[in-house]
Amino acid sequence: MVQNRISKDILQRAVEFGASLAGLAAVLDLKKSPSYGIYDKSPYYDGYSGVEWPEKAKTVLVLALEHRSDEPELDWWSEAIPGRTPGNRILMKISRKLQRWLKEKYDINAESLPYPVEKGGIFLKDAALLAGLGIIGKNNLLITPEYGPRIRLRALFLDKVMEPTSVLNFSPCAKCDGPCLTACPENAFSSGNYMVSSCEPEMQRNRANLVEVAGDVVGIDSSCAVEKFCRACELACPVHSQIDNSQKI
Ligand code: B12
Repeated sequence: MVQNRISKDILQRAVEFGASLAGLAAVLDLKKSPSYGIYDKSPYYDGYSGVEWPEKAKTVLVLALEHRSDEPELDWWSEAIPGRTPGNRILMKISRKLQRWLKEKYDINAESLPYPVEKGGIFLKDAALLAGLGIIGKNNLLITPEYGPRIRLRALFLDKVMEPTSVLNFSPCAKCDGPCLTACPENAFSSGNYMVSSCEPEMQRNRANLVEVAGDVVGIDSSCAVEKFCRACELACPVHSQIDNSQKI
């Protein structure tokens, strides 16, 4: 089927351009995903007034970039960094290359989506699950077979209906005793499920504790103050962990 060949070509090209993983999901499926209903009732950021889906958006191309535990700088956040984090900057660059290539090769118009849902972004974990990149683990993060949860996501809307990538049959948490659940400094999993109200104080502390770093570490000319967000529930996950290989699942 021509469609399948095109989907494969797109995913292969995303990896050639630098993505660690890529997948395709149908916008119709994403519209039905759980986060939308929940977020409508209790949005995390101010300024959310529901989602407006562009009429032309038919397919979501989801990109993942590995964020190894020994490359923490990929995740450091500052207004001075284009894309806000070095990792997101790389994902934005891959997105731009894909946009140009999709138009030239297949006449597909691709829209690179902003990170915040308030500014037209999508719920990236839901999209990535539907695009077959991973599943939602006990730590409330997308767990991929290749990198565990140690990835960051970005997405593009495509104006063409494409064959979605199959959802994964993968359940690493089933045989895991859940070190992620006890790693949290704020006990955000004490109820068994992730509680944003408990995670929040740690995030606030991270935002307040700015750390001055040399510009070359985060890919800019001069030094800047960065926010280093907690990754305890992410780094505790034994799926393809670089911390303790004896526990690898
Ligand atoms: C707002 C936000 C936050 C807020 C609020 C988080 C929250 N969960 O409410 C704060 C600042 C607290 C936060 C914390 C973190 N975040 Co955050 N965050 C976001 C953001 C911008 C939106 C997430 C959101 O509001 N979701 C809506 C709420 C209602 O849903 P949820 O709690 O996320 O869980 C939903 C899914 O799991 C889904 N789901 C569950 N089961 C199933 C099954 C199916 C079939 C489907 C389709 C979906 C699904 O439904 C759940 C709701 O019930 C996304 C980026 C984006 N645009 O998506 C990043 C994002 C989710 N965060 C990310 C990360 C890494 C973190 C942190 C580790 C901090 C850090 N170092 O960056 C912690 C981890 C907290 C945790 N364990 O969940 C990554 C996750 C990567 C991954 N591997 O999953 C994302 C995708 C950003 C990125 N750059 O890639 N985050």
